[in-house]
Amino acid sequence: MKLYYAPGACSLAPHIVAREAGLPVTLEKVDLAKRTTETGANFAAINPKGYVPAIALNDGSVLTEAAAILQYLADQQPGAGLAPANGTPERYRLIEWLTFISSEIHKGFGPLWHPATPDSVKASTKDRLATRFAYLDEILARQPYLTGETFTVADAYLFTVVNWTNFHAIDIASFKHLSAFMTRVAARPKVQEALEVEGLKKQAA
Ligand SMILES: N[C@@H](CCC(=O)N[C@@H](CS)C(=O)NCC(=O)O)C(=O)O
Repeated sequence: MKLYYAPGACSLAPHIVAREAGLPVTLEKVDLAKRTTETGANFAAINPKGYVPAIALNDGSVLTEAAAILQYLADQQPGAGLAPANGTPERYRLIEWLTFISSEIHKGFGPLWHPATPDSVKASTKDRLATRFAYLDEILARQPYLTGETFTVADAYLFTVVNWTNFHAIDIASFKHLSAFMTRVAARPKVQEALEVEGLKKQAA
């Protein structure tokens, strides 16, 4: 399998999960502005949506969308315990978290990445994110990870997107349980490896 990624982007989540699961996934860096990869391939031909993450599977097909890729990787190595078994109530809870992270947090940052976004919109975007962080803080006051006691793909995804607070001068210190979660996840050896490989050791929590 080959994961197409951009340093620090949402593709960090499947990168972390591949390492946590011990899966043989190679990495190919994408220049999102130029739509080319580090080997000179035309990324638009690999993922016509133009964004990372995308993963080339062993049968040659390409899977996109972070939530789908994360579950695919977890299901390749069920023994790693990164996702509950398909069809169980716990799996739907995981999907509930992945959807929340994707639509409310990941895309919630959207306007902050665009230089043309007016300051007033940036401020309201940060306010809205803060309401989501407050909700997460309540959950993480009760348990170390989103679904309970064990680290799952949802935690890798949440860590990846909340890490973007470092790029947008958003202080999450007042959300002390969310902050502790970021420290807890950052301390995992496989997360450290992924951050190192993506050149993110300084920015990350
Ligand atoms: N719906 C996609 C969104 C992926 C996405 O937003 N990727 C960003 C990086 S985090 C990207 O590659 N943006 C470049 C672009 O859209 O041109 C998913 O959930 O995987």
